[in-house]
Amino acid sequence: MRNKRNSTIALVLGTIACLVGGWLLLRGATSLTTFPLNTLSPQGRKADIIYDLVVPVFAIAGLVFILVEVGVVWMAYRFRRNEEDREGEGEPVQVHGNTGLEIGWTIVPALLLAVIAVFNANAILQMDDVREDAIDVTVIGQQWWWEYRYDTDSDGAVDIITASQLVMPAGRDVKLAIQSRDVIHSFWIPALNGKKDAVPGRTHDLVLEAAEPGIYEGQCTEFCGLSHGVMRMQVKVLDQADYDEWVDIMTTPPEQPTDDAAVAGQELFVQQCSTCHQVNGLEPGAQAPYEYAEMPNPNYGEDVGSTLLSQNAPNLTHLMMRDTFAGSLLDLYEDSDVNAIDSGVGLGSVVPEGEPNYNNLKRWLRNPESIKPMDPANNQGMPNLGLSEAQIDELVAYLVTLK
Ligand code: HEC
Ligand SMILES: [Cu+2]
Repeated sequence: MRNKRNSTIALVLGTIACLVGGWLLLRGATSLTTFPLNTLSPQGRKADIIYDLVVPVFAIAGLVFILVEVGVVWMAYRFRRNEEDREGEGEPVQVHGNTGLEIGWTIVPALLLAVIAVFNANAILQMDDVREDAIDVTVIGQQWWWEYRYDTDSDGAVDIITASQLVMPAGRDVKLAIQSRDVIHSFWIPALNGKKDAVPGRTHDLVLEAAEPGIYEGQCTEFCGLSHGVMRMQVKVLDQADYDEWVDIMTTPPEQPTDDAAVAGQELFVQQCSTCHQVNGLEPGAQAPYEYAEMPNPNYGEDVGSTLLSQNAPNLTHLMMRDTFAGSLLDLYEDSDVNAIDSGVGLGSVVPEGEPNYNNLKRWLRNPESIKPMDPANNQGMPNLGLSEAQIDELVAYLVTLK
């Protein structure tokens, strides 16, 4: 019958399309530069554990897939209606039940799954293992950016607060304590580990380690509102000496501005911005720190002196030490090769190099909501403050001194 032949052809073509499509997908997906959010190019010991589990399991699954598909195609061909049937001689011989086969295809998959389970359990145990010299970082998901808090001397108090870009030394474990300030987010740096949800009121641990310096991209992977799709993050990995230098810079307040525009900008900042943003080391009393007890989520702000934190906005003390801002959506420097949008892995320097990206900073201050969908009326994101161009120039002159 024509119908039978057509469906056999469709089956064969469909199988070929699946195989070719899958192969193309895998081929493309192994490059980190073209696809920065790529789990198939592991760059650290935790990502290696996942990769070493995924590849053999995928190979077994692929083999099973091919065997089943070949079987289906063969049966469709072998048992199709033949010439006599067409003359109305009745249906083909009806077969039903084959005890041997049925036991076989129950036992073989069960055995396969049992073997995979052993490797799986082993991998899960390895994921939790943390080296002694690990660095502790608290990660707080917010609508729509990530905050990182470092306790560099392990005395229980926070020494560094930064945003969007997590900085860590190569070859060292970093133990993240992941929290959320508002809704559920999910922290994911595909090249370094699997994803972990940030759930309000809870703390989830995740260990990251990167073998080599570089910039590794990430993306929030739990729908968290308006700007979820552009809630990005980066991990900037430096070698140990560079990391130590970074810690030194981050724990020293930036120098006070000297040129007139920047001084005026600082004054404006205190009036217009410091109700939400903190810059450590500004004159005491100049700002109104948000009291820790008023934080909506009791987890948020634990062990943090109120001097380090104002409202739910990024701490800007060392703004210019990041390569990107606004949840890694925008470049902070011209000609930066670490743009989250159009390039993959770059090599970061301790202090980002190049001219500050004045254009991006000004665009942001002119009207942040036009760049990143936000809802400041409901305390989500930064409002349009209706600044004049002159004010914007002064503010930016100040912001670029924050190194
Ligand atoms: C009502 C609170 C609020 C006020 C007032 C405010 N901001 Fe913001 N600002 C935010 C929030 C929230 C974000 C994070 C937005 C995001 O990325 O989703 C932000 C982000 C920023 C960023 C990017 C920081 C980073 O690391 O990503 C800069 C720079 C900035 N604001 C500058 C200013 C300046 C300058 C002023 C004063 C003119 C100001 N802000 C006033 C809430 C505020
Ligand atoms: Cu999110």
